[in-house]
Amino acid sequence: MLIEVPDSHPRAQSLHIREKLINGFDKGLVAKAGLIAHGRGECFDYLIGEKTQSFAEWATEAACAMLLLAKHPVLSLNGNVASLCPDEIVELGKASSTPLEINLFYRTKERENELLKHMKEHGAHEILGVGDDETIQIEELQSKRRIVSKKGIFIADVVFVPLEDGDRTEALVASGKKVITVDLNPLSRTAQKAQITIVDNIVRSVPLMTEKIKGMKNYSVEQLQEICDNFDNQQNLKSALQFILQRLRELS
Ligand code: PTJ
Repeated sequence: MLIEVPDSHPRAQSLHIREKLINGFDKGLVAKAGLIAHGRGECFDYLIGEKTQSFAEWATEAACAMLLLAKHPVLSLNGNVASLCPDEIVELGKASSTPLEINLFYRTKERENELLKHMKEHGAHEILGVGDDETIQIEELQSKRRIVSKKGIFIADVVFVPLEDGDRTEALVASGKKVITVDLNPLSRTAQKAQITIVDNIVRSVPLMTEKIKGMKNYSVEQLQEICDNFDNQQNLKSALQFILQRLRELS
């Protein structure tokens, strides 16, 4: 801990989350830009009341159904996600039998190694995309995110890419993959382009996904398909924006 935050502090939860990210930065897990991305997220979290709202619940259920229906799902991690909820993402991988892949925008060998070590310390058995895992480059992408695992994103039909930049989301969608994201900003390009956008904080959404996945394990394919088919991402993003507008009206 860099500073002592008493649990009684009105912003305790938010400050604890911030500390995790700063610690991740100090350990070389989080990119400098990851700190800026977090600030943007915090602002939107404030606007949605720092709680999982009904629009996030709906998207979470659809996301879980899509993961359970997938043939080759993958959970893609960046520095922010690995720092904010490492145990929880490992838990989600286990509950949904989905492999984890590290895929970085600001990719360096040092960060790859640190993230691999960090995720192993948090209980991950296998991490794709780094270390000895065989990678390949996908043409649609210009950034270092084009380096993907042959056993992971390359063959995936469904990719979970939380806190993602817009170019990559567009490229994944263009290559025929279904994209699930978590993004507190309902207006971001990723939020708009993904098939399923969970507008919530990653620290709340990943545990909720695990809980829901466990509860949906016995659903039939038809039930899962119906949940996916009934989900409307654009309508849900509008609900998130309307919620924010309403909150601003009430507060002003
Ligand atoms: O670790 P790397 O090298 O792969 O880089 C990761 C970052 C996050 C720097 C990179 O993906 C990036 O630049 O992302 P963007 O384009 O800033 O997008 C991040 C999105 O995540 C923004 O729309 C933020 O509002 C949102 N966000 C930030 N923190 C959270 C969040 N959404 C959910 N939960 C959060 N805690």
